[in-house]
Amino acid sequence: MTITLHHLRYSRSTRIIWLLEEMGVDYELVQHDRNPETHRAQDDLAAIHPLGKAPVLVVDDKTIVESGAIIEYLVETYGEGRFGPAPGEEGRGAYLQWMHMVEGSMAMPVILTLLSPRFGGFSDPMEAFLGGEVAKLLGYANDHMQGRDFVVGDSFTGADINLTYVVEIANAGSMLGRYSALSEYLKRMMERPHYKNAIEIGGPVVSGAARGGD
Ligand SMILES: N[C@@H](CCC(=O)N[C@@H](CS)C(=O)NCC(=O)O)C(=O)O
Repeated sequence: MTITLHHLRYSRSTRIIWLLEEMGVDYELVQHDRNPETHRAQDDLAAIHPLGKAPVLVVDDKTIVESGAIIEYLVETYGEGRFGPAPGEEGRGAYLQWMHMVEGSMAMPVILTLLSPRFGGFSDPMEAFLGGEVAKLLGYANDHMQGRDFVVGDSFTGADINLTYVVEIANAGSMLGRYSALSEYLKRMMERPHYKNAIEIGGPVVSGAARGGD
């Protein structure tokens, strides 16, 4: 079995480096650079998958995209009972909710808010819409994280990896101000040795100059 992770600099694919490092699974990393002007991925990534988006995981002859799906696949296949409750186990529903809510509902408004300055801002109605969504979603996550160390149960799971990325983007875009439970959670996650390994291996998640976290 050969695992190859296609990683785009300043991106969500850091999530998968982090998980693979936490798991201690062997993998090959292929780094892809962003176009320095557009900050988008380039042809080398589109050659791997038609969407040209990272992460892309290739396991033998199988190619998988979508960071949440990749996390679930890796946890099920190599997790050995760690990193997330299995079907029928306590916390499974909450685990799936957070795995999917982070990418399905939270990521887009948070990322668009981060990137708004790159586009010279959006229209007032759009900014108001995004502001409302960000407040609702981060507020919900902040309430959930009050008094908790991890998103689900009492151990680190794939849902922590998924949530940390969006909270890190929110922090980079100065969106975390009143959400102290999320700020503290982010600090704790960033202190994890394998998070630090992932950053060392794949580089920072957000590019300050380019606001390139999409
Ligand atoms: N929902 C997808 C989003 C994938 C995605 O948009 N990846 C960004 C990096 S964070 C990307 O590759 N952007 C480059 C581009 O679209 O040109 C996931 O979770 O994997």
